[in-house]
Amino acid sequence: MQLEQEFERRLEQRGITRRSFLKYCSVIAGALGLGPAFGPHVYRAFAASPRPSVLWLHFAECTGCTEAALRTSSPGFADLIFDVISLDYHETVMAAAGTQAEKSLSDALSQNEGRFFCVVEGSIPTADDGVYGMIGGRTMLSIAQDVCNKANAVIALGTCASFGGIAAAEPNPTGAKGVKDALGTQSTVPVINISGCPPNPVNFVATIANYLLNGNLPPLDSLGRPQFAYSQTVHSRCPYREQESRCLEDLGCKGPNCHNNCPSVKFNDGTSWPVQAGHPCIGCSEPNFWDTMTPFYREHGGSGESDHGSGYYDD
Ligand code: FSX
Ligand code: F3S
Repeated sequence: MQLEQEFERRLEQRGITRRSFLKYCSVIAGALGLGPAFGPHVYRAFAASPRPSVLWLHFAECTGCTEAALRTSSPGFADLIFDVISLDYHETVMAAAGTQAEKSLSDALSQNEGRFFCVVEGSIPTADDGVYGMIGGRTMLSIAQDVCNKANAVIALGTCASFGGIAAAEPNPTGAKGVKDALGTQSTVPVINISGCPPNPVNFVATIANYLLNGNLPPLDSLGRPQFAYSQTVHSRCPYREQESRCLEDLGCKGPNCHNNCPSVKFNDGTSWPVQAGHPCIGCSEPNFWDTMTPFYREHGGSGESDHGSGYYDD
């Protein structure tokens, strides 16, 4: 009860109404496949549980994953941070820099060892002992081995952290890998892949909500992704399946080969998603999509046309 009162006080302090947070919880419940009616259960799980500690690391990436999270506005990222998780380390949004930042990481690690979520953005260069990715004189590989292996679980946020992403595209000179592959088989820490370039922040928060509701991680597919979001293809959930004039298959839409819940959850507070905005799905949630889904603007089976400027932008 005390936690719940404290939670409501925090919401009030930042001018968030119970109603707007409940609305957000209904979106999370919907993403989890529980149905929006379970919103109040999700609300209680957030309000009545101690906030899980999160240490958020950045490796080889464009930071688009954090940017996508920063674009959530109801509630905003700051509200997610203060209300849902205890964000104890995040290089992009924290004030500390240099040695002070390194100290924050080691302090956060020693205070939370074995009971924090480690969120990783970006892939990990592994060639030549990881020298192609350095932070503060340490390789990203050694930071990942140190921090991830002390976590309760790792959330690989984005396709880079999940499967290597753009840094791992052919010819991948740095030997970039997703977190699970980089940690190797000797690591036993569970890794959950929330792929997408960028991933949908709703799927990240829903994974945390699942943990608070059930005390465990959600069931995963064969690629380590939560089934609640990735069990179906984009195409199978696409509202334009029956509208030949609106379907973007001719423009190379990769929705039939890509698994994610973009059409139902959408982005930017449910405003839109790529196909709704008129752009074909590029298959960004699948491993090696830079190699296997390109040319992005070529129809499945190959039309023989050149990729870029195949007419879509030129019209
Ligand atoms: Fe990768 Fe994320 Fe794409 Fe960018 O951190 S999944 S390039 S949106 O930023 O890692
Ligand atoms: Fe939708 Fe057509 Fe792509 S149905 S997912 S726009 S192939």
